[in-house]
Amino acid sequence: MSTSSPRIVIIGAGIVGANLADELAQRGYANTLVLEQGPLGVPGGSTSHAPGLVFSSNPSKAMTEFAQYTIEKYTGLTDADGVGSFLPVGGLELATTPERLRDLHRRAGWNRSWGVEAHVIDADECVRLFPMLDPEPVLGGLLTPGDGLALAAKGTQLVIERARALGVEFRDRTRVTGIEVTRGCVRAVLVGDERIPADIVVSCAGFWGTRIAEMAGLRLPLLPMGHQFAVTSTVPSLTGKNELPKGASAPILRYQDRDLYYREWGDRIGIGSYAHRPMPIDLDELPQYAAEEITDERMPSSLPFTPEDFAAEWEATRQLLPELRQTEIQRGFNGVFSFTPDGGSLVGEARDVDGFVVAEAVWVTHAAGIARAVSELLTRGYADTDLSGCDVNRFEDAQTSTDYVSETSRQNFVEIYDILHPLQPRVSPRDVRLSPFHARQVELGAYFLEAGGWERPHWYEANAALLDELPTEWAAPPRDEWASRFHSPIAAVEAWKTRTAVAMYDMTALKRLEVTGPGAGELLHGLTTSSMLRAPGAVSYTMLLDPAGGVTSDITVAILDEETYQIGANSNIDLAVLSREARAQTSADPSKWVTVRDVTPGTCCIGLWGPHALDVIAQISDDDLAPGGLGYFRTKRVFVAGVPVTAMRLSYVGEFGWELYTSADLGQRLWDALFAAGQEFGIIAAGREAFNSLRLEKGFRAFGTDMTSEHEPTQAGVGFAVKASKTDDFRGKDALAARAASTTKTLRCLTLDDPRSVVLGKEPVFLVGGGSTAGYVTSAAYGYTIGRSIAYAWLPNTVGVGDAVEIEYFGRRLRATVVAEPLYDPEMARLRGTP
Ligand code: FAD
Ligand code: THG
Repeated sequence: MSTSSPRIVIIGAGIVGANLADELAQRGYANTLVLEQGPLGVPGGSTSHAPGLVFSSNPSKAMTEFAQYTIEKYTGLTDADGVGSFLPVGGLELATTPERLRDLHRRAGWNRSWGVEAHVIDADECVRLFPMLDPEPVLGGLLTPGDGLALAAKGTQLVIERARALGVEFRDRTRVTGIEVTRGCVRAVLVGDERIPADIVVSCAGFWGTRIAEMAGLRLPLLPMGHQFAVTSTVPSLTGKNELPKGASAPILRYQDRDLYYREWGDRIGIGSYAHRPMPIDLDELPQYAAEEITDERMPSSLPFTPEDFAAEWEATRQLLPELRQTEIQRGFNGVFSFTPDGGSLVGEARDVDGFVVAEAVWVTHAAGIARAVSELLTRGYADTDLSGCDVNRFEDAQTSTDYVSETSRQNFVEIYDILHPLQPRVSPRDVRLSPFHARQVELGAYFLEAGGWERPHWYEANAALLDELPTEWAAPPRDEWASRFHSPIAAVEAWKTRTAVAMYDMTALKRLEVTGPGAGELLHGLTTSSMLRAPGAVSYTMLLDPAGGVTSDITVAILDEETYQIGANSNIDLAVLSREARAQTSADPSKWVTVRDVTPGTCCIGLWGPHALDVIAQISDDDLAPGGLGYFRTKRVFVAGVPVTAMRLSYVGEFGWELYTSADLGQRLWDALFAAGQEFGIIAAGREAFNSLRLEKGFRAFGTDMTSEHEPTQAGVGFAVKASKTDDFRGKDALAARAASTTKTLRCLTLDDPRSVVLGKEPVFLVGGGSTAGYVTSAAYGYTIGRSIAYAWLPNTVGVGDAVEIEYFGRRLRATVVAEPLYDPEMARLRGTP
């Protein structure tokens, strides 16, 4: 056994834990112990009864990559007879409504964007592939030929054997009862009276994950819920077709219009349903079996079937698959697995406990991929695939309360197969976090969408009155029905006023972190791509990189005084990264202590931007806020209408003005004063829709959408934020040059040739007439100032300015052209100059 690697204890030997142990061992980390409460052969978690459908279509590129790896890995996990652990039967999603058929084209687009083969096929082809189907209701289908069935239990046993051979120890029938944490660091796992020391503990306990997290003093936003699965009696036409008991040859099938899915199960059909009422599970009420009592049929994650919840679905099934009228439900169960507030997995090291890592709410589909990513994270500090979308730290604290998790996770269950618009907000809970301007925004008729629990105005109905004055060249052509959802023509007015007069934007939802202490500058200097040892008053736009030079966040850092830095961040993931590093620096050298605090709650921010911004503020402030008094990317403390304000001269919309920060109690006073003083200059309140359009015109990137840790700064167009003059070390620095030299993709700005077309993001991009995907759209918006529809896209380096490409939108190809960027104010006259 290798002893050079850290002592890792993995809790749970389901598909996630077993694959993680295997992936770690493959990377030379075999000093690992896996603890499992059940018997190793059938541990009794969700994996033990998973039917194993792997459908890869997913709006997330990372999740799609994880699924592809699961397919690849399970295909190669062969038993003694050389038979692998994946049945490549293909995946088929059916449409029985015109809306669904349309949406299958969009889903096919995701697959193509992420490089996965997919075809929208007609009804005849669906029936040919799945002969049991009644052709009548079927309008078409989405075929993903590479998808199929993962033999989860078998594959798990094979990886366990492999990991064992490399020295990993598995102990089953061993229930973890405690986690020892001292001074914010995990020390040991407790099994009754036994104390097992550990450098790193990884909880792969599936839906029991909340329990394990509680042992470490943490809250995991996860809700275990029941999900019905049933198997029919034998089906005549399947006699002799498949290997028994569980073989399959026809594609796995999704009938999303009725929240159902199917797979062949030997000579039977297995049916899964998401159509029933949400069935949240209280872990205390799960059946308690002794290890020796657990069998394929009897396990803690399998609750008795409730036929009344399945009646309507059984009827729908017998209509879709008429031959099943000759059969009955032979057995069924309400299986338990994990749901989360946004449906995503929970992966990564906890913010407040060093060495405590989770990999939970992971489907079989993504299990091997996520296990590989976690093993990369543990062995070298970063993963090849972007983990930000499933980072366990992505939630706001207000989103981890029991009530919030329960309500949103249930909603997630209900909506699992719904056609969801990318901007569609959750219905409930709403009004969780309100900025101090909320009352005024309501008065102005704000249309709110939700982000991180915050209510954010997307436009203001009050500005509809200005539509009559909107110069024709600023108006956008009408858009299609899909692109019109959660959109208002009022955004044109708000963009126009921002560029030509002045507008107020509520920036309160922008995550703000305060880094304080004698070590603050040194901490940030070592983590960012710019100098952080500058005099107070400086503001930088800078990158946080991983050790491989990938962008993990783009942030602004304002030096308020020698020991106080204010960060404009992207999410709570940044808070987790900085908190962890601050703890490490403080314990290494207490004289360089540093603390990181989320100051977003309790403070607020107004972006006051536009050519008349100075006219407005000069009415109500005696401080010199003219360019000579406060330069571009500089900060100072001022008073505005008697309100103490930290002003920062920068603008994500690309106009002259400031971000004005103050405490929440004074927010409304500041808002009112600015709004009143601005009246004579035509001030308006403006929302996120205009904001997003203006930032794209200016070419400003959005982390998580335009760039992720998959990208190094230069290819993402933010190489300027890596300061060549910085001779000191910073994280990722050593990797940058080689990485930049080897990239093959560049983030490009496109305009659509027909201004009536608008795309929304994640669409595949092709070279003209090209068959295979060249890249995909990240952000898109109509640019009101330039009168064109804009899309940013990742494309091969060989594609350059002037080249024509095609964006696939609902199965249609839209012509677009690669253009030089930014489209608006490339000379920076607006931002830097005198207004
Ligand atoms: P588990 O398999 O639950 O493993 C966790 C392990 O941790 C368990 O073995 C448990 O015993 C152990 N453990 C827990 N607490 C302790 C403790 N204190 N000490 C020691 N050990 C502990 N996914 C798909 O991708 N495709 C599908 O078709 C599919 N169908 C499904 C159908 C049903 C009916 C259900 C219920 C789920 C389905 N899923 C499907 C989801 C999938 O089964 C799970 O997401 C996946 O198996 C989770 O794997 P895991 O390793 O995280 O969890
Ligand atoms: N404001 C503040 N912090 C933030 C954002 C913000 N942090 C997160 C996110 N937004 C960061 N994104 C950007 C993107 C671009 C710019 C600022 C924040 C920007 N860029 C100048 C440019 O590209 O020309 C930088 C010029 C320079 O570095 O000198 O302004 O909205 N507080």
